[in-house]
Amino acid sequence: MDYKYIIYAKEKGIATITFHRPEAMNALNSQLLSELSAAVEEAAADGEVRVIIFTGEGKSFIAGADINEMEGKDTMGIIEYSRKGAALFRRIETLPKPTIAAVNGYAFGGGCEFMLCTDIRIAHEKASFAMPEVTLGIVPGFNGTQRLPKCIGMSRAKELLFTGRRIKANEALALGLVNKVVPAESFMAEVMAEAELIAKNSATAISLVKAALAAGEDVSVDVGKDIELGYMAASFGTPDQTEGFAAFKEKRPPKYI
Ligand code: CO8
Repeated sequence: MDYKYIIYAKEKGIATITFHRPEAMNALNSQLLSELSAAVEEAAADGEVRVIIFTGEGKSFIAGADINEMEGKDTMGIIEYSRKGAALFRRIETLPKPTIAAVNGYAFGGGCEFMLCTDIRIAHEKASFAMPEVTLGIVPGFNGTQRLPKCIGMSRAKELLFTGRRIKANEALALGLVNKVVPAESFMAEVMAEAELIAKNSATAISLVKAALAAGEDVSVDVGKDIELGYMAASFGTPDQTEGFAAFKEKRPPKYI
């Protein structure tokens, strides 16, 4: 598919989806959401792709939902828009493949909500984050009120959601909003190194681990232990398990399918 607002690249089993809407700081409009959905499905369906990276071009990751497009929408119009984004974000969150947000710059509003749907978040030292919806007189619509407290705790989430203030990468790291902060000069190299580390491992096992984590997220440990048991049992007898064990015994790196 030809994309206008997305750059899709694939290298060494790693797909990189770059937001490219420079005239609007990569703000999410309907077309960008549709293209993002298509790009994600392209990566999901490609057997060679083991890890998906999301990043933005220029000084912005995603500067939120498109304010111009939202303006003038009535209640039903905004519900439709919100549901479209929320369904896509949930699809990304539950993809069987691991995802990394390489947050190169502004991650505001819908951009911060998008990032919360990825598995691992790596921030450029100049990245900044905010949930500024209340400064615009609105409520987050891509499930930030639901995911942010799960990520950083209720009180910290309330503070960011009530003030709308911008935070820098180091504060995001201290809050647990991102996994690490990387200097400008090595940013994409470190993101790729992390992706390659993941890509070397069993894609089957990672997809099962991801499914176990998702299925057990909101249940007691007693229920969760049986969820894990099912996924652990499923990993036995797979070609990757056979290869992983053989490689260990033969003292060589595994070659996973
Ligand atoms: N929507 C539309 N256009 C935008 C957006 C946006 N979110 N962000 C930036 N732009 C546009 C600007 O309007 C400007 O356009 P123009 O050149 O035509 O004036 C262009 O991008 C460049 O931006 P700036 O000139 O402002 O560049 P700066 O470097 O000075 O500032 C900022 C960059 C800091 C990113 C600044 O543009 C800004 O604060 N943007 C708005 C950020 C924001 O408030 N985001 C939250 C939006 S609300 C949201 O995301 C809710 C999500 C859920 C809703 C779901 C529906 C229910």
